[in-house]
Amino acid sequence: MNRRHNHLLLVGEIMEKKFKVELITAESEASRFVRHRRLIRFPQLTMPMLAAYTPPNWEVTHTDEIVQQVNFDKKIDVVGITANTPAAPHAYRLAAEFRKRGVTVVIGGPHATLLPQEVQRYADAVVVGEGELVWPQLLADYEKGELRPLYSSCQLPDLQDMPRPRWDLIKGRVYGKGVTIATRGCPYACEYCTIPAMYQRKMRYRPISSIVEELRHMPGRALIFWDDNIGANRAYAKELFKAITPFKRWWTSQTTSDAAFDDEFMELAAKSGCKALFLGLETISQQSLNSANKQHNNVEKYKEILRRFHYYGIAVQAGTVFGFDHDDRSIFRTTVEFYREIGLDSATISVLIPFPNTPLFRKLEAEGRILSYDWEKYNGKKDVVYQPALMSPEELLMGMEWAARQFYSVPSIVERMWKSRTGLWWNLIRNLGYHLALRNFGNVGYNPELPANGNPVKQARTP
Ligand code: B12
Ligand code: SF4
Repeated sequence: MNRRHNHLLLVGEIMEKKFKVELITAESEASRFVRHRRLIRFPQLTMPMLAAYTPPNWEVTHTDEIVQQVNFDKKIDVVGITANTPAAPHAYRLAAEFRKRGVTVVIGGPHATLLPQEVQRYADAVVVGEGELVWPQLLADYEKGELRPLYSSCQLPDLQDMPRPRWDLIKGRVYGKGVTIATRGCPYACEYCTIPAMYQRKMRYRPISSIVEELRHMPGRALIFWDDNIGANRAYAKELFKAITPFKRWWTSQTTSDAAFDDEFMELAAKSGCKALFLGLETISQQSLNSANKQHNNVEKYKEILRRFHYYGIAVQAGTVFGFDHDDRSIFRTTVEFYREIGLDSATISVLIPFPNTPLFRKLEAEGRILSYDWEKYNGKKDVVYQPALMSPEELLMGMEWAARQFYSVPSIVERMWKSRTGLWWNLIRNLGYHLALRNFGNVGYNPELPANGNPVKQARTP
């Protein structure tokens, strides 16, 4: 085929596109404010993936609010919005603007899956759960003028023929494009997590050959598997790691900490280019883990887990949550001390969020402890939305802010990097990125163990 022929094909394709859909990755104002200033940012896969499932007679555009502004005056037929819970109120405002302009609004994602009846008030159609099978159906219904208010997949997509995500729709200078998934779902059911509701606790696996084929076309060297638990099925994971080794990618993903004790898993992961894994360590209180139905984490083994990860040259990013019912005012200090002792590479530090319709939310609501139903406050960083058991909401928030600053203080970074000695050059950059981001927000937070008059600045950070 010559260039002219290609050109004619392209013109033909464009002329065939009868409908226009804009896909929006919605972000709350607070999240845009915080994440725009971060050195390290990751693109979400949702909309590039949905775009790949969009029928060819639809022209697709995408706006990711972390890096772009929504243009309400674009000439489109349908807008599809994805929103997590803290972004939901903002997504409703976007929806209202589009509806004013006569655009049909479809909302999906975690919040729509958890609370479809609420979301229906703001959208012409709501998608509950996974979109692969229902999205093309929904658009076909729109074309016939038969759009329904609610779409929910009767069948779970098996991911056997997953097309390549539309990486070309990922914009923004600091974004890498190498994002995909290998598996979907997680076999566990932690009390506070929304994954069991979203994916119905049914693990799905892509054929490894299809991931290999995708890697041949994926731009860049860095790769993120946005899986919830890439090590959920070790046998599958090991085959995957063997197959991707020749691509020499630097990759990261999430798994549970018990993977550390499977030497073959660790060795193959390291050989295939795994540089870091996100582990939901959550807390150093075993009682809290047990009551959150997360008994698969064993605090006594955390030190050994870190030693093993470092032995294989894989850094650990620990999901860390404060505010479980067994957390008292000492939890902030003891956690930072422990993380320094074990040489933890980095941590995502938040307060507990009782996402609507999770077992945790239902429990707290039954106990009369939910303080706010303003979903924007379900951000884990700026607000506490429930009454903690052993401290005040303010102490929880300020303790979390204090712990984050202690963890990312220069002496702590030096001590942890010295003990970890894993991927120093990028690990250091990552830590300094967090350090600078926190410094931008000022000296917020205090250790609630200390008497109030010894406390530094108490105000919550802006905005
Ligand atoms: C990538 C990611 C991030 C990135 C964000 C990148 C970015 N640029 O926004 C980072 C690491 C920064 C992050 C941060 C946070 N995240 Co996050 N994140 C994810 C993760 C792991 C993957 C998202 C993804 O790309 N999935 C792959 C796509 C293909 O799947 P999907 O989004 O589920 O989409 C499918 C369906 O849901 C549906 N669908 C979704 N939207 C729409 C829209 C339409 C129109 C249609 C038709 C269908 C549809 O179709 C898709 C195909 O089936 C998810 C977990 C997950 N498995 O999704 C958590 C998740 C979305 N995050 C979550 C949370 C809690 C957070 C934080 C609040 C954590 C914190 N305390 O700081 C922050 C919030 C930051 C923010 N954005 O406001 C929760 C959300 C829970 C909730 N109820 O809202 C999730 C579900 C994880 C969990 N364990 O519960 N996150
Ligand atoms: S292990 Fe992680 S992804 Fe799985 S249910 Fe628990 S918190 Fe959610």
